[in-house]
Formats: sequence, structure tokens, C-alpha cells
Amino acid sequence: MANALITGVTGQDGAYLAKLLLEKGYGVYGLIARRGTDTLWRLRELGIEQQVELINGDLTDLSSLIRAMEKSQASEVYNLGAQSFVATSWEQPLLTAQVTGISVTNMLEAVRIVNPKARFYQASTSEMFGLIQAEKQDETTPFYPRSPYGVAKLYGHWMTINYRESFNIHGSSGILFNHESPLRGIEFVTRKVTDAAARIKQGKQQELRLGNIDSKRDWGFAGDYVEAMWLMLQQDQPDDYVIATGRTTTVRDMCKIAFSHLGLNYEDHLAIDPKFFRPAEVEVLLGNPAKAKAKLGWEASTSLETLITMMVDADMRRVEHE
Ligand code: NDP
Ligand code: GDR
Repeated sequence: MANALITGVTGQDGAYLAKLLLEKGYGVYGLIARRGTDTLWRLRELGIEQQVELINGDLTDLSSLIRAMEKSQASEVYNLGAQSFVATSWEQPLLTAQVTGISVTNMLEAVRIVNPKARFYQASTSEMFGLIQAEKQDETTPFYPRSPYGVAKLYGHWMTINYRESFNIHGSSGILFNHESPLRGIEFVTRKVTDAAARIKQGKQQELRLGNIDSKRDWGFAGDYVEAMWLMLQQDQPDDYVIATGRTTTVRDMCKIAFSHLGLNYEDHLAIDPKFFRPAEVEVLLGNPAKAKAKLGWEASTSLETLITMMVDADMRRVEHE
């Protein structure tokens, strides 16, 4: 059976994708960057910590990526590693450019040098659309990123297309809209809300402080979205696909879903804090996943209500056991 290399294996998507590929019988290798803290909790929660072969390396270090390609003998490479938090990208724009942008070229070069026949997946994002508000954003919608993160991702997106056209690399780019899960980082708004709801319910927190609650996002479940990544690399021809649910909801209404699941009224606990407003905002994201449905046979199968209540329930258990 084939081997796969996942960068960002310790992140939300990396963990779900590793599980999916292990279930399909792949040998799964994951690039792991040296950190002072434990980053394996997600692999542990999914019960796959021992099954993923971890390779030390960093996306900014080409030589380590070449060694990871050699060691893994991967025929499929999923480039999920990034500085992925939009708010941080204004505080660390150059690091974001290096890790989220330039490093895509590092990974593409490692593929080109070690195994140009390997199939490559690039984790692109709806943040590339930014200011462009089409009725629904699809593969033909122009890009206008609104953050250093979005700009860095756009570079990676175009480099993937360029390596496809220049060197015949089987590189596909998934333009994924927001996707969440109980394994979502606590800094992102859904998890911040579900964690706060659980803490408030258990008397361990008094209030929830948020920024712009009028922005709208097309939120899906990460477990569904990693299947789309895999499907892209099973196609004869590499291509770009929008992966979304086709429904958009305000942050405010998402809060309502989370709090009401616990019998709480979010308005009793919410405070608006200017600290969480961004220098430039993406007001509305709403994707059209028709191409993914037609060509990959993929569609989102988890509603926002199911997703948010699943996250609240997981956070209730976590907070209880703290
Ligand atoms: P996470 O933030 O959860 O995970 C990011 C991963 O990248 C972590 O494993 C992190 O490692 C790793 N990483 C960061 N810097 C480096 C580095 N210098 N070298 C090697 N690895 C590094 O992101 P998600 O799982 O949510 O997202 C996966 C990818 O998809 C990202 O590229 C993200 O930008 C993109 N994306 C995500 C969407 C979403 O809604 N989740 C939507 C669209 C795109 P560590 O744990 O050690 O920090
Ligand atoms: P986003 O996700 O920026 O869309 O990027 P995030 O959950 O951080 O923000 C979503 C929206 O909520 C608003 N918001 C807040 N956000 C956070 N994090 N914290 C708050 O307190 C808060 N209050 C309001 C934000 O302003 C924004 O409008 C995610 C990441 O996973 C990216 O890597 C990915 O590319 C995109 O999704 C698609």
C-alpha cells in the first residue's frame, strides 16, 4: 500500500486526515516541528499517536523536507502545515509569509527533487477571496485577500498551479472554507465559543469576550473536509476545488446554537471587546461546492447545528475532567 506524508499532522486537519489514511491502509508519515510543548494531543485523542510515523522537520527548512520525502517514500503529500491563525498574521507577518507562503515552494521543491511523480495537496483557503463578495464564491471567483495570512496563502496557491503547469507536478489545491471540530484550536471562534459555553455552564467562567460577531462564515466539519483532500489526489488530473457547505451563518447565530444547547442565553454572557477586532475583516464567506460534488462526488454531510453541539458536548466533558 502507498505511503503518505502529511505536514501539519499535529493540527486539526492533520489528525483527521492521518486517521482517514490509516483506515484506508496507507503508511502515514507526519512532519513534526520541534516545540517546547506537547503537540501530540490530537493524535492521542484519535487513538493514532503510535500509528503515525513522525519525522522531525520544519517547513522553513528545505533540507528537512527533502529528508522527510526520502524517509517516507511518499507517493501522496498533503501540505497542511501553516501559521493558520488569521489574527496572528498581522502580528507576525514575516513569519506567516515564510511558513504559510514561501514554505509551499520548499515542499514543492522537495517533491520535485525527490519524487516528482508524488501527488501533492495544497491547503488553500477561502481567505483568498477576502473582499470579493460573489453570490457564492467558487473556483472562478477572483481573489482579494484581506490579511497577511490570506496573501501568503495566495502565493502558495499560485505556486502549486505554477508547478503543475511548469513541471507537470500532480498538484491540487483545495480552497477550503472554515471547518471545525472538537479538535479545533482554542483561538478560533467556534472553539472559543463552545469552550466558553461549557465553562460558563459549569461555573468556571463568567463571560465570553468576542470581536466582530456580525461576520459570516460557511462552517463545515473537518472530518468531512479531509475526505475531499484525499479524493482530490485520487483524480487522474490535478485541479482546484472549492470545499464548502453552501450555507453561511453569523458568529452571533453560531453563539446562539452553542449556548442554547446548554439551556443558556448567549446575550447574558457575551461582551464585545475591541481587542478582538481585526485591522481588516472578511465580512462574508459563502462557498459553492458544485464542482466538488460533480467531479469528486463530495458533499458536506454535517450541519452546523450537529457540528456545534458535538463541540459543546466534547468541551463539557473536557471541562468536567480538568
Ligand atoms: P492548525 O493550525 O490546527 O495546524 C497547523 C499545523 O501546522 C500544526 O500541525 C503546526 O504544528 C504546523 N506548523 C506550523 N508551523 C510549522 C512549521 N514551521 N513547520 C512545520 N509545521 C508547522 O490548522 P488546521 O489543521 O485547521 O488547518 C490545516 C491547513 O489548512 C492550514 O494550512 C490552514 O491554513 C489551512 N486551512 C484551514 C482551514 C480551517 O478552517 N481549518 C480552512 C482553509 C485552509 P504545531 O502543532 O507544532 O504548531
Ligand atoms: P478565520 O477563523 O479567521 O475565518 O480563519 P476565526 O475562527 O479565527 O474567525 C472567524 C470570524 O470570527 C470573528 N471573530 C472572532 N474570531 C476569533 N478567532 N476570536 C474572537 O474573539 C472573535 N470574535 C469575532 C473573526 O473576526 C472572523 O470574522 C479560519 C482559519 O482556520 C484559517 O486558517 C482558514 O484559512 C480560514 O478559517 C478559512
